[in-house]
Amino acid sequence: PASTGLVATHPLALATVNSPPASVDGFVREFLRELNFGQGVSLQGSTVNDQYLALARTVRHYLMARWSETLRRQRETQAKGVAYLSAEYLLGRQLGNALLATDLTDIVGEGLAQCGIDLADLRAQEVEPGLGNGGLGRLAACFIDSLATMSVPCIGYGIRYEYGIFRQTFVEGRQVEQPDSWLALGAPWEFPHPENARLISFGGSVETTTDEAGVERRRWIPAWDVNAVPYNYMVPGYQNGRVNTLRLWRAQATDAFDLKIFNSGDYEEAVRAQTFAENISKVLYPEDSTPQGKELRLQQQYFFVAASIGDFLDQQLPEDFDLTKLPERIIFQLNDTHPVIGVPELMRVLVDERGLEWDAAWAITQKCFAYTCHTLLPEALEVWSVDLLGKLLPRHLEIIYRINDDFLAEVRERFGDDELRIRRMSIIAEHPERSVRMAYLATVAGSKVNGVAALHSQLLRDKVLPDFDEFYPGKFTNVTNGITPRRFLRLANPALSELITDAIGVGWLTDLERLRGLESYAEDEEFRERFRDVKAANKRRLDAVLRERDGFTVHDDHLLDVMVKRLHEYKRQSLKLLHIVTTYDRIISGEVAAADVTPRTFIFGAKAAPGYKMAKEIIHLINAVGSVVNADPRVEDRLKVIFPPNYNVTLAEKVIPAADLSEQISLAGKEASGTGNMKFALNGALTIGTDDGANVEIRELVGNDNFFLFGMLEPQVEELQTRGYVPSSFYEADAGLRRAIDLISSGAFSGGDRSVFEPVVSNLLYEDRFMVLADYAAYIEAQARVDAAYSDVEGWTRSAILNVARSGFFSSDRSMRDYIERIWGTPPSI
Ligand code: 73E
Repeated sequence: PASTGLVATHPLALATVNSPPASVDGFVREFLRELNFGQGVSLQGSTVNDQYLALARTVRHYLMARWSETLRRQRETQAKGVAYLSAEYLLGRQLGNALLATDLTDIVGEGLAQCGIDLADLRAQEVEPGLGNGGLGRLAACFIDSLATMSVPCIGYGIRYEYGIFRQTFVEGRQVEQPDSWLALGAPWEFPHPENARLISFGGSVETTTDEAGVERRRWIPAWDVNAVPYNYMVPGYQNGRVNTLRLWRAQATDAFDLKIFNSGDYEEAVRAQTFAENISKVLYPEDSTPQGKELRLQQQYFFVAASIGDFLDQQLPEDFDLTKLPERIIFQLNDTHPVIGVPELMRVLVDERGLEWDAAWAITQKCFAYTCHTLLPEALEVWSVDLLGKLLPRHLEIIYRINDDFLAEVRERFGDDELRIRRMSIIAEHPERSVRMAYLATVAGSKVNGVAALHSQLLRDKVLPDFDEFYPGKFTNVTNGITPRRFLRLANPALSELITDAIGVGWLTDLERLRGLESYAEDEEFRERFRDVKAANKRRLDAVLRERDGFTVHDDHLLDVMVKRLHEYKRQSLKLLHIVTTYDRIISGEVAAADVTPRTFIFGAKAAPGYKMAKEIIHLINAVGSVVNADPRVEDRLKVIFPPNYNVTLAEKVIPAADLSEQISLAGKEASGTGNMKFALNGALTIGTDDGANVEIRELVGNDNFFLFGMLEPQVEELQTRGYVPSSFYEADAGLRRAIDLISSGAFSGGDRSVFEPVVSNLLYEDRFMVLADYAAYIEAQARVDAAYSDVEGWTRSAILNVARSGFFSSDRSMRDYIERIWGTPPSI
C-alpha cells in the first residue's frame, strides 16, 4: 500500500508524472532547474560534480514516468516475475546507459554544449558502483539489463555496500588496497526509502509454544536485530518504455536497540552498538571464487535475503494472497550459494509466521527457488559451520536439519541403507567439522539447478553432484552466460556499432543474432579497411585514457594482447607471464633479432583478493617483468607490458574494444564460463584459449580457423592428475621453459635479489596446482601461430569480423530466453 486516506482517493492519485520534453530546449530548462534548485548553484558557480549530479537527476526525470507505469502495470496484472537474489551487482557507470535507454544522448550532448559543458567530462565524473568482485556480479548486472529490455517483470535484490570492491593501487609494484568510497560525491541514482525499513533478527534461541488451536509450534526468540533500509535503483530497458527495479538493502541500527543502552548512560556503548549493526552492509567481501566463511558474511547473506523475501511477500503481493499460489507469482533465482539461506528463511516464514503445515510449505518452497552454480573449485563451494549457523540463526539450523532428515529418508527409500551414499549426499557434512553444504541445500530445494556454460554444466552433473543428478532426473540444466550488447558493444564501442549499423541496419542491438549479416562483409575489402580503422581508433582512445590515468602509452601499430580478469592461479596469469619472459629471453640472448619479433603490447588488469598471498606475488612479478622489459633498449620497444591498476567495468569498456588478442587460458575444467571472453569476441578480438568454460562454445561458433586453441582438454587434465603430475619434469624437459624460469629466479626482475620471486618459482616447480608448466609448450606454439596469423593483415581482419558476426549467441538476452524456457516459465509480459 503506497498511499493512504485522502491521498489514495484523490483524483490525481493514479496520474503518472509527465516526462520533461525530449527536446534540446526542454532538456536545458530541466537541467538548469536541477542545477539551481537541486544542487543550489548557478551554472557559473557550478563544479563538474554539481553538473554531473544535476544531469543524472535530470535524466532520471525522463525515466520516472516509465518507472511508475511499469510498477502500476505490475500491480495490476500480478504477472509472474523473477526475483534475482544476488550478493553482488557490478553495475558500472549509469549515466551513459540511462542516456542510451532513453535515446537522449544527442539531445543532452547538444543541450550541455549550449551551456558550455562537454558531456564526456560529466560522464567521466561518475564513480562506478563496484558492488561486485568480477564475473558473477557483472553477470547479475547484464541479466537485469536484459530482462528490462525484454519487458520481463524482474526485481533485483542485493546489498547496498557502503564500500564496494577496493580501489587497487601499486606501491613498488605490489598491490595496496584503498577503500572504494563510491558514495562520497553523492549518489544521484538511488531512491532511499527509510519508511519501508524491515526488521531483520539474529541470534537468540528457539522455544516450543502452543498456538490457539493447541498445536505445538517452534518459535524463534532472537537476541538482536537491525533495520534493512531499501534503496531503489532504476533498471531501464533499451528504448522500450520499461523500467524495472533493483532494490539494495542498507543496514541501519534500530532506535530501540541503542536507546536502551543510551538510557542506561553508556553513550559510547550505544554508538558501538550502532556501528556493529551498520557493519553488515559496510563493505563487499573482496574474495572471488574463494569465500572465507566469516560470520559477517553470513550476516550479510541472511540480512539481504530475509529483507528481500519479506519485502516480496509483504509489499508486492495483495494482502489476502493465497500462499499456495506463490509459485505462480514468483521465482527466486539464487545467484550461487550466497543467498541460499533464503530457503530455510522462506520455510520459517511460511511455517512459523504464516501458520502453514510443513509439507505444504515445503511444496511451495521447492517450486519457488532455482539455483545457479558458478564454479567447480572445491574451495569455492560454500559451507557454514553448524556452530556458527546455530549461533546466528538457530531456527534456520533446525529447519535445515529437518529438510535434511526428510531428504535422506527419501534417499533411503530409493536406495536402501547405502550409508556411503547417505554420507555423500547429506546436506550436513561431518568432516573436518560439522557444517552445512549450501550447494546441496540449494540443489535439494531448487526446482532447477544450472551451470553457466555447456562444459561446466556437464561437469557439475557428472563430477560434482552425480548422486543428485541420479536422484533428481531432469533437475539439472545448462544456461550459457551472456553479456549485454547495450553496454559492451553499443556504449563501449560506438565506432564499431556505427559500422555495423551501416552494414546491416538497425535492430541488431536487441536481436544480436542479426550480426550474422556481417559474415559476407568479411570478404569485402573496403569493409575490412573500415573495420581496421575502427580498431586503430579504439587503440588511440585507449592510449589517451591510459596516458591520462596512469601515464602509459599504447602504440596503435602493436598487436594488443590483453588479459583482464581477477587474479587467480587457475586463470593462469603466470602462463601469460612465462610467454612474455620467453619472448624477452629470446631477444636478449640473441636467439632472435628484436626487429623480427611481432610488436606486441601486453595489457594486464587484475585485482587479487587481499588475503590471497600467491596472487599478490604474481601481481608483483607482472609489474617487475614490465619494468625491466619496457626499459631494456635491446627490446627496441617491440614488447611493452602495461598493467594499469584498478581494472574495473569503466576501464573494461575502453580496453576491450581496442584488443586484438583475448587471453582465456585457464586450466581446462576450472573456469566455469568466463564472460570477458564473450566481450572480446563480440568486439572483434581473436581468442587464444584453452578448451574451458564458454571458450568451447565460442570456438564452435566462430570456427576453428578464427580461434587459437591450445592445451590439455579436461579429461587429459584429469588423467594427468591421476597419473601423478610432476611439474619439475616439464621444467627439465623443455629448454625454453627452463630458461624463462631460470631468468626469473636469477633475480633479473628483482634487482639481482633471488629471494623475491622464489615463492612463485617454487610454487610452479613443485606444486603447480593448475598445471601451468604442462601447458607451457602448447601455449608458446599457439602464440607462434598468433604471430603468423597477425602478419597476414587481411586474413586477421577477416577472422576478427567473423568473430563479431558469430558472437550473437552470447547476448544476455539469449541467456534470459533460456532461463525463461528451461527454468522460470515466465512469459515475457509487455
Ligand atoms: O567463470 C566465472 C563465471 O563466468 C566464475 O568464475 C564466476 O562467475 C562467472 C559468472 O557465471 C564466479 N564467481 C564466483 N564463483 N564463480 C564467486 C564465488 C564467491 C564469491 C564471489 C564470486
